[in-house]
Amino acid sequence: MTDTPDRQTRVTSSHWGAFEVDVAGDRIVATRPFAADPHPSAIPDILPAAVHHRSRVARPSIRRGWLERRERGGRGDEDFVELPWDEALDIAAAEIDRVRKTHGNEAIFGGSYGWGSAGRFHHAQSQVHRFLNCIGGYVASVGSYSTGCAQAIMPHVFGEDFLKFLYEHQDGWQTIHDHTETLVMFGGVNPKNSQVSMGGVTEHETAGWFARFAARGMRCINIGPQRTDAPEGCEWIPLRPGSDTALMLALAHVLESEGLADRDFLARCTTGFDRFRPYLMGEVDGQPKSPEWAGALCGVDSETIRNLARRMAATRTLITVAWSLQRAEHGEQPYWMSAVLAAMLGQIGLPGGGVGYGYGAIGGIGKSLVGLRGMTFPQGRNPVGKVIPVARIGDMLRHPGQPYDFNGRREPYPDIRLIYWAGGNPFHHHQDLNALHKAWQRPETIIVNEPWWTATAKRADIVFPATTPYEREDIGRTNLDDYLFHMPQLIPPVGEARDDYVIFADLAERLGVAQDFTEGRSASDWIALLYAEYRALAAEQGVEVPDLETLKVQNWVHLPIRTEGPNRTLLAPFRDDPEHAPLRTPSGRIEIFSETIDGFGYDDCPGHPVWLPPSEWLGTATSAAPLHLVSPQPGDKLHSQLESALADVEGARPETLVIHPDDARARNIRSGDLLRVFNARGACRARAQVSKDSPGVVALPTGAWFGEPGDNIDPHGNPNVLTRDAGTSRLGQGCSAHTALVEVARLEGSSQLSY
Ligand SMILES: Nc1nc2c(c(=O)[nH]1)N[C@H]1C(S)=C(S)[C@@H](COP(=O)(O)OP(=O)(O)OC[C@H]3O[C@@H](n4cnc5c(=O)[nH]c(N)nc54)[C@H](O)[C@@H]3O)O[C@H]1N2
Ligand SMILES: Nc1nc2c(c(=O)[nH]1)N[C@H]1C(S)=C(S)[C@@H](COP(=O)(O)OP(=O)(O)OC[C@H]3O[C@@H](n4cnc5c(=O)[nH]c(N)nc54)[C@H](O)[C@@H]3O)O[C@H]1N2
Ligand SMILES: [Mo]
Repeated sequence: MTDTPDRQTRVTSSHWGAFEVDVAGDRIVATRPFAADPHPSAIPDILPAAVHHRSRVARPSIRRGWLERRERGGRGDEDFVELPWDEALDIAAAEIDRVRKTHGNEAIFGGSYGWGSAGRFHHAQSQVHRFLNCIGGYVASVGSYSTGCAQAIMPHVFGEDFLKFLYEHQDGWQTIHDHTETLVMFGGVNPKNSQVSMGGVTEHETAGWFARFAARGMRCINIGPQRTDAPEGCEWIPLRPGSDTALMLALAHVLESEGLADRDFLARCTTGFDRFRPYLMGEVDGQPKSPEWAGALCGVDSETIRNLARRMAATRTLITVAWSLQRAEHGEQPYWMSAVLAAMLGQIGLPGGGVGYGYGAIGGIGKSLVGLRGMTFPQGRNPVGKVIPVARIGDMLRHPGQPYDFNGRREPYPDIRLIYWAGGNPFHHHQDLNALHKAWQRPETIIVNEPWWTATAKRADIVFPATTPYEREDIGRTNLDDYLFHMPQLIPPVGEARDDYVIFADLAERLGVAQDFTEGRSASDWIALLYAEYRALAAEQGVEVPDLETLKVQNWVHLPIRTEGPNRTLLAPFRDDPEHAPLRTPSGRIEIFSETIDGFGYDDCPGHPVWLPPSEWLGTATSAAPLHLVSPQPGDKLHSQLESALADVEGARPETLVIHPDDARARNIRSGDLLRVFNARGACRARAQVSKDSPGVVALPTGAWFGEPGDNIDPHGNPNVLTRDAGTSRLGQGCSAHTALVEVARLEGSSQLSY
């Protein structure tokens, strides 16, 4: 650290890793990579501009129509009135009180989703949920946009919480390096995505590991619509989006037909192969799931499929599956089928073999670390006890009182009168934003804590300006990383921004629950308390962590918690002795057929994996919507965060759409051209980048802020004006963002836009 009186340098942590920050006076002036990071992310480059951007919310603001007439309509169309903090807090507290007294706490939705800050204490979701619990509870949500569908289906198959399975059991990169001969990656493994990780990733390792895999001669095969989903040097088998299950079934068919399936493993460690096999071989429906059958669906030729199946059987093979595959209609099927395929190969439980999920999706997967406990701000108990699957918010608002299915349950949607959101941007992340915009007009009141005037803040009634992580002190730590950070307050709050904690403490006081919410502690008291607990728990696990004062001085520490070894091979104890180390499934084994799921009676997710064609994919393309849209994560930032500063970069907006040369030529499109991307649900602008990925497929990353409601074309390029708002199935009810057909046309005119 090189500090002078007017310029200071500190390290802070974020979801995209640690970085150095230069502060001069009240301003962040520059950022630099953290020295120990072999492949630092460029995301911090835009931070100084974003933190001080004109799009920051300066003062508490209330929408005029709501303030003057309590009008619901007009969200997003109207101007805001700025008020002093005390007045705005009084109004918000009185309104929360009115709603809970008139309609009960089950009429309050506790804004469920979004990544907010990486700091442990100022975690916006924990803050809003604790506050709402203190005032009598709220309707909550379960699962995530990331992996909601997998979280529902995979426990039926492996008997373990999906995230625990991923984070605590899957093979680390070192094991894969040492043992895997063939890495088969459905949806790739993209270092662009492993730039980020929930709570931070300090050493970005993914690209480095792939260089080592190549040096060792491992064959790494990316299967999916985009060549660029895997590092340079990987092989690529192009595949139509949404058709992975067909390909996996065909690989299974080859194994079964050629006597390559591991009978002993199937008999010892699985249940239900006998119920699945007749479907696979076509005995129940007259259609063998052969390579020829699959080839016509997924666009991969039958010889490639046969050769791949044989190689997978002959070598130590790890199948990896990107999370994107289950953010699609019937996303349960490729997830379940990948487990069945791995079971037939019989390598589950062997180092570097079997199946794994989400490698590359976030940077922490593949690091095998001792899991330390603690540093969680307690959220308390929710007396309401009503939860919806997180991605069903639009349906909930549209259909109050109507029943819906979810993983064997059937319940009515609650009738929501008030939404409180902190730390997320639903008008970036939810599907079919034009439909959400309509549904969003129904509640009586919407309150949002947000640092920036995002599309969600613009559609709220009351907006409280929140600090960013750089304007307050916190601790950065996650179980997926081996560093620990004191995140110092770098600058004073921008404008009149306050910490979420202070906003909720002030509301709690007005609602008579100040003591419940704060327990008499300031933010720094809480940080000290949570840190002391964490330190004590770490000591119990034999890991020494400095005391808080020392950490503050040191700024960060590297913890000696790397582990690699037999206990990091997924399901190894189960494989060795399935009788004595059974899985927590009803049968104690891997469920190829699930009586439980079969018992739900869902035609969109029957008792074993099946091929179910999506409603929108190249197999149902029409002249009005001939192209499949995939909407991956943005490489240059985290979701919609810091977007307004990025948009100021010349030529950066609208967002870039990747299109194949054949499709571009047919529409007279060249790289750099301004485009209109559209379907029956909506339209957005984008800028063309012609690139040789898959014909018929276009890719438009998420991240742009949704435009103004008056726009009949979203100016910035948010793909969610085009996506379908439908659950993956009645079982998973995850989001199905990747199931969408669109058309693209050239647009005349100039395009530079800002927020
Ligand atoms: N089409 C399509 N859509 C998708 C996806 C897809 O693949 N395709 N992916 C989905 C997935 S997996 C995800 S995770 C979501 C991402 O969904 P989003 O919710 O859009 O994610 P973020 O942009 O990270 O939202 C975080 C918000 O919190 C704000 N914030 C940051 N710090 C603080 C704080 O301290 N306090 C408060 N109050 N606010 C803060 C930020 O400014 C930002 O607006 O998008 C989903 N949407
Ligand atoms: N830089 C950066 N990294 C991020 C994020 C970010 O915002 N920015 N967000 C993080 C979050 S919250 C999440 S959940 C993860 C998401 O991690 P993933 O879900 O793994 O990543 P995506 O980028 O959505 O999708 C990866 C690729 O899947 C391919 N794909 C789409 N549909 C199909 C299909 O049907 N079959 C096959 N085989 N492939 C398909 C697309 O070509 C796409 O590029 O990323 C995380 N990483
Ligand atoms: Mo996500």
